[in-house]
Amino acid sequence: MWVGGYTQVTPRFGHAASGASAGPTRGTITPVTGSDALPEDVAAWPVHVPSPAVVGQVELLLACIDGPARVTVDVPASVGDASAEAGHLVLTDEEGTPLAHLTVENVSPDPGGATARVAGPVGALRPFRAGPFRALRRRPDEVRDDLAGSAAVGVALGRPLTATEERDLADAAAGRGARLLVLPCVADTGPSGLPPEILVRAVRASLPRLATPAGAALLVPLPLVPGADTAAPPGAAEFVHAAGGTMLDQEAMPDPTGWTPIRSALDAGPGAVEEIVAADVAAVLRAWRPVRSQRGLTVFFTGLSGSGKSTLAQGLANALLERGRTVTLVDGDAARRLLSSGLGFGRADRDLNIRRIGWVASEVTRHGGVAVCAPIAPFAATRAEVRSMVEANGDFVLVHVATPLAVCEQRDRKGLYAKARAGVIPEFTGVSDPYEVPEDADLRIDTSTLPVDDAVDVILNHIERGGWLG
Ligand code: ADX
Repeated sequence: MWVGGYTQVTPRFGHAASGASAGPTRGTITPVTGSDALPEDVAAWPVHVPSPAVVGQVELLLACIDGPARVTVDVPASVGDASAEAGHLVLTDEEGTPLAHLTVENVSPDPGGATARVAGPVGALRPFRAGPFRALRRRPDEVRDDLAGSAAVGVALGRPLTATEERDLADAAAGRGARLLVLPCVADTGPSGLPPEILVRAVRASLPRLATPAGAALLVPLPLVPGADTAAPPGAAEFVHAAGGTMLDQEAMPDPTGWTPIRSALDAGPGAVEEIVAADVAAVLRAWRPVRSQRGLTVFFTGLSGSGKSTLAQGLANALLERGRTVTLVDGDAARRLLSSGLGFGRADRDLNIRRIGWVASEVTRHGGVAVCAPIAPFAATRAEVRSMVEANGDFVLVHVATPLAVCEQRDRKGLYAKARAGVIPEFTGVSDPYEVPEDADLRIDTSTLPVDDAVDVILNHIERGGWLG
């Protein structure tokens, strides 16, 4: 079985040290067995953390190509300069572990000057471990062996199949006298928003129904990023050909728009998705996106200091706990004592503060809990970032606590407005720093005209009507 990691047999990258540019070939790569395969100079070479798409591309190239595997990687200009000087570039994973080594042949700065394009032959330094279901990955020659001479048609998938599509695909392959080679694209989350492990689990559930008279369907995850339509991403066809199959013709591929109804059905309430996809596929999708009463949710309060965010957030958190949901409260001032301690109130620090709160909220949401956040969060763009982080994992409700500045200032519970007016505290939101009023708030609440208990009821009702309480 393919474990996915290769390096040159040539001891300690002899070709690299000698400056020769002969890249790794299929004949000269062999599984890495230990860390002693790392070249000594590796620590001195410039490093870059490539996107999951690039890592996947390198992995696929090393598995498929019968010649030097060459890649092109976009890097920051400074890394481009360092690569040109060193003649080497090390690609690492997010944790900084070296993954692959590029013998730099060419560095071309981009016209803007911010990035550069580094090209050259690539070899693995360590086994590739990223991504789920590694045990299912195969080299093309292994797939060829598995096929044992039977004809195969390949279909690359970035989303699960509807029940109709399962039948159509099996019919199309059967009509061609072939087995199906089903290739979920798992390098990264694609346009469907489905995490790779959910995609593989959903497609695996379909497999028994994709068998043809020529044989069972084969499932081989490919380290590619799915495209927006069903056209196979670059690399899929090469893989299928190397495995001895052909790609299924475009007209037999699942409809590019087929994900939209599945996605809407997941939000349409219980039972809807089961009408479109098979029950076992539906079960996998439901684990990813449960019905709203079990789905993760972030309620994000934004508003000026003293507007009443914390009081409302606490009231809401208690009400949700009483109704049986698991709640994490992330108040602005509390976050600044631990999560964001040391950060100031300049734009960059405020943004970082909100991104940290957003990250916590999106994780809570991913695990099916409710995050109630209450920072000022004065900038629309940063709030939008948080929204999209959270919505990748569940739902997001934005509450603008729109108590007028004059009222917040008059309350001045912490005495901060007085200090801000006196110039003792600089960059104070509403006084000497901007607050961008949200245009995408689900609720707008003014605590100068609505008592706190009533305001909490308004928010709770919104959440109940939305289905998040069951
Ligand atoms: S945010 O802008 O980064 O979202 P956050 O909610 O964390 O702000 O912190 C706001 C709290 O910090 C306020 O409630 C107030 O008590 C305090 N604070 C101290 N300095 C400032 C400032 N310059 N602007 C706003 N709030 C400040």
